[in-house]
Amino acid sequence: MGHPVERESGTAAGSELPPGQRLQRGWPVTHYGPVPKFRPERWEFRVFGVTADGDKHTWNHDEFTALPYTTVVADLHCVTKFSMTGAEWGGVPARTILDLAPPAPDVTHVMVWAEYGFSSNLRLSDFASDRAIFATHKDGELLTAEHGFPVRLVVPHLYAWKGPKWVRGVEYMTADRRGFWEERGYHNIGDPWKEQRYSYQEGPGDGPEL
Ligand SMILES: Nc1nc2c(c(=O)[nH]1)N[C@H]1C(S)=C(S)[C@@H](COP(=O)(O)O)O[C@H]1N2
Ligand SMILES: [Mo]
Repeated sequence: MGHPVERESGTAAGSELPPGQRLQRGWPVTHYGPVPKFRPERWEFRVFGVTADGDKHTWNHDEFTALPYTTVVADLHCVTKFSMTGAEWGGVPARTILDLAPPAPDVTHVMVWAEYGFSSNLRLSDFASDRAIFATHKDGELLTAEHGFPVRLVVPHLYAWKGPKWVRGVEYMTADRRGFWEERGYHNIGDPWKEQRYSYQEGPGDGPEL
């Protein structure tokens, strides 16, 4: 299908890694807590909070996997300094979710929710990036359980913790609020090219009071 994906020959962003990162052979598994068991009959993807129509929007697993599928070639940068480069992520663009379940005009941030209450907050502008994708596949294969099956968010221009694995929903917010790692000392924005690793590096306006 389509063009071959280039691997081993650099990164999706060019030949350089963000400052302080090193290339990782293979693909380590990194997360807090256990790997959730996928129960298709109980699974739904939910968009809630300040939606344009005031309603909650939900997709069951069949409905979600029937949404338009695209691919994005992008790297993962973990704040612990390993990077995994050149992956071809397949799935549903975040933009598609914004189109199908639009936020109200005063929404500025989103909280992306995963199993077990894991969460990460993003500026709406970061979430609306045309490269942000709810990935169901990597390099043409379904994600494995430990890498986030059935759905993980990938936001290529931010550190990987901004992309929850095992995503279950998106909350639209009219003010910023810290997610799981952002409450625990990690930077509210998390731009790897600016090395925004820790919350003590935040400048005025980067995030809510700690
Ligand atoms: N639900 C959930 N998603 C998560 C995390 C987590 O702890 N829980 N950790 C993040 C971090 S810090 C990284 S580096 C990536 C790692 O993805 P990988 O295990 O597929 O390499 O997942 C991110 N997504
Ligand atoms: Mo990470």
